[in-house]
Amino acid sequence: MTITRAEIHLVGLPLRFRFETSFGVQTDRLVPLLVLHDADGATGIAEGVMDGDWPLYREEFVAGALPLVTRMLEAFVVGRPFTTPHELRSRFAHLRGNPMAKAMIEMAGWDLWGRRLGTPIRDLLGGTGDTVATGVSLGIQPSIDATLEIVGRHVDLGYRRIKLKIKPGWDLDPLRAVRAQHPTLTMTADANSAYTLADIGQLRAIDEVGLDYIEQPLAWDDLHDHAELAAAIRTPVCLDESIVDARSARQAITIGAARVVNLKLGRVGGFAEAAAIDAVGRASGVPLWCGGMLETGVGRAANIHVATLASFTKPGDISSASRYWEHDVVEEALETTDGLMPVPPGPGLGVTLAHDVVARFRRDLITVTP
Ligand code: OSB
Ligand code: MG
Repeated sequence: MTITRAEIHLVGLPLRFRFETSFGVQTDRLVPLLVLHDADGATGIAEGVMDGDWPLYREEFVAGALPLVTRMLEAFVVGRPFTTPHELRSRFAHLRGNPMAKAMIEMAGWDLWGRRLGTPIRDLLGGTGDTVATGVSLGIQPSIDATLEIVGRHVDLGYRRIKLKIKPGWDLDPLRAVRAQHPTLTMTADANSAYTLADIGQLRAIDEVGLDYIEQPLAWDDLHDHAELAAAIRTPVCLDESIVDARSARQAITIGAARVVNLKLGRVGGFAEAAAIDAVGRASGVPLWCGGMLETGVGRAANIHVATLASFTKPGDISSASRYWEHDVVEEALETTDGLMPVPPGPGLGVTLAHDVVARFRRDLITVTP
């Protein structure tokens, strides 16, 4: 395959809900969509999941990432033939960090490869099944009553796990209230790094709620303190932010910092590294699940494919696209039934850009040609 043109469509999309976490409030997304065109007229697409305005989740954000993505497209991609996405990835593997920028290119390479072969990415990865189990991630609500209402609504929709965002001052009370109404619900809590080891007493108190796991309670780049915390509480610790590749996954598991791993494709640099982390999961017996970054249909389809891998035994944050977007940027509807999300059946990601929606919400277009 030879890429003759690459485009980054920068789209601004309003979210259908206000999403509050311990690190901020999100009401829209600034989404870079990469389209690779090859010499035979085939295309591959991918979504960037870095933060919009400021690096709040990890270090990457759109205005910092796009010049790098553009540079990588110029230096390593456009006009330079490749046969597999692995080969494409090897050209920039020596660059430090920036996994979300790299993932955009690598994942568009997988979509292009799959389309040319006529094969879904699930099959290229070695995944199985026509559906993946899904949970839902619910932001911090203005009150306990509002929390109970939104949880009840999503339980009724069939989601197989409810995750509540927590932060110091908004943790035990909402969790207790939900548990009282839903004694057998599979529940988790995500702190997005809002606590420190000084909060160990409060984190131990959360044990009484019977969470399936607590997600990333401590610093975003920490493994060591999570191991210390994990030894002091009964609730299993799941790491999100801290897991950036197969090595950090293996180390987290080895030192007891993670009994569960949230895998996000952007955070680990794409499909190949995700498959390596799946292998770590298989070797260790540690369950994985696919996290979400409020994706459009492009990134959501990628999440669905990766969640078909063997270690993904817990429900992912892969809820219906219509929860997030009035108008999605893909033609296909990615909707759950009974807590199951169908794997898009087509080749590659199995989704196609809705060009009218992309054009309507586009704020910028970067084109790279040889
Ligand atoms: O920590 O999992 C997280 C969204 C943005 C950044 C970080 C996280 C999240 C979510 C949302 O929890 C998951 C989703 O519905 O896409
Ligand atoms: Mg998280």
